[in-house]
Amino acid sequence: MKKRYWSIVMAVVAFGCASAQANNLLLNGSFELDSPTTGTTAPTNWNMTGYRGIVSAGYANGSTDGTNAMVFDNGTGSSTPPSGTHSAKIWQTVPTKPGKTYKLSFDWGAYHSSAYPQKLLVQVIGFASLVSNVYPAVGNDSPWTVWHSHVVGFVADSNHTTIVFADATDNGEVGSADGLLDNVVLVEEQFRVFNVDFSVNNPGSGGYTGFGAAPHGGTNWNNWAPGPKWDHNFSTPPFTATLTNLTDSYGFPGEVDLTLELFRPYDVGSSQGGMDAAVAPALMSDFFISSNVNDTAALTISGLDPTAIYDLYFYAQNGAYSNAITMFTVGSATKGVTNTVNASSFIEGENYVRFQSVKPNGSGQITGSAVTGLPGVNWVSWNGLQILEQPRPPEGMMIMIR
Ligand SMILES: [Ca+2]
Ligand SMILES: [Ca+2]
Ligand SMILES: [Ca+2]
Repeated sequence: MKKRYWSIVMAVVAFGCASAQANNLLLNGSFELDSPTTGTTAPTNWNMTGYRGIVSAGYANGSTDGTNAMVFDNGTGSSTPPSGTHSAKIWQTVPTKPGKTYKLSFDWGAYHSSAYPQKLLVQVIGFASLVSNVYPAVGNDSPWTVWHSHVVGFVADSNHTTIVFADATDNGEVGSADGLLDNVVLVEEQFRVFNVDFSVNNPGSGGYTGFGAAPHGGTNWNNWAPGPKWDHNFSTPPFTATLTNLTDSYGFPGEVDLTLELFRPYDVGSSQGGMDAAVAPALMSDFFISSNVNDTAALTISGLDPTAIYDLYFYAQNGAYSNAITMFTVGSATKGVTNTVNASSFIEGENYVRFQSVKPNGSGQITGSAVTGLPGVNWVSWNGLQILEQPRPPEGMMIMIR
């Protein structure tokens, strides 16, 4: 009996930790396993064809993780083999689960001459070709290597998937600039995340792309712009609208819908008054307000999995003004932001609130609402939300915890 109890506790601990440190499915993704070489041998655990490709620690600002990076087409025309073909290609094949979402992230940089941009072809190949993207990078004399971080998501369609990085530089560069690759990480996403940016459809107002406060996920946001910025005319009817089939944070189609009742789009950002928020201005400077200053806006999220649990992140910042207190209610819980400053990062309780482990009803719906915390003084400012979906642990497992 004692042993049984222990094993159940361990299962819960493992579940709790699964989100924090997912394992890299690629081996030697930071290219740290080799002593830097000047030859053209494949890095440990990678396959390689073409040339030139080396592992190096000798570049200024030449890595983003550890000390080594993979360098494409180093050397000169008199190197053996010569620089200039830009034909090096490295790849690994890893086990994957069909239907699961994966996140591939990597840093790609160019060393030295800005006159010769370097290009990297990234391919993900399962049963079909899942990804084929080219990423340019432009170097500089200082800081010598200019890095960019990239994230790409895919849904596996096979029990094995091949990840390919190939030099795609096509400007004939020889001996003037090099391409550097580091910090390649492939993980299976444990959660799905749906992001929605509440926007206006005025020219110059934009949808956000990037990370929010929720852990994990890609950078895709559903940009919901149902109408222009409210014209301050109360005879303009407020909106009641539904956004259907949200795409997830990688842009893959989902089945989640949002309905918001009695709201008005509003914007104080660069194109509509110039009061941009310091953090994520495309998200945090435009927002939905309620139909009148003290009115409540009601939210219904539908199409959810009744067997899953959801963490909800609600964003509330009225651009650089930072003087709107928005109170959100989900179920019996009410949480508000303080919105005291034009914060330069996402701060829980300051510019967003989080409701954890919310269970949908049997029809797969969660309802909530927003109302001002400054009655008669200032309005709701609701910038958007993130919906993080995770499997619900078995009920019996929770009972054993004490
Ligand atoms: Ca490295
Ligand atoms: Ca080169
Ligand atoms: Ca927006």
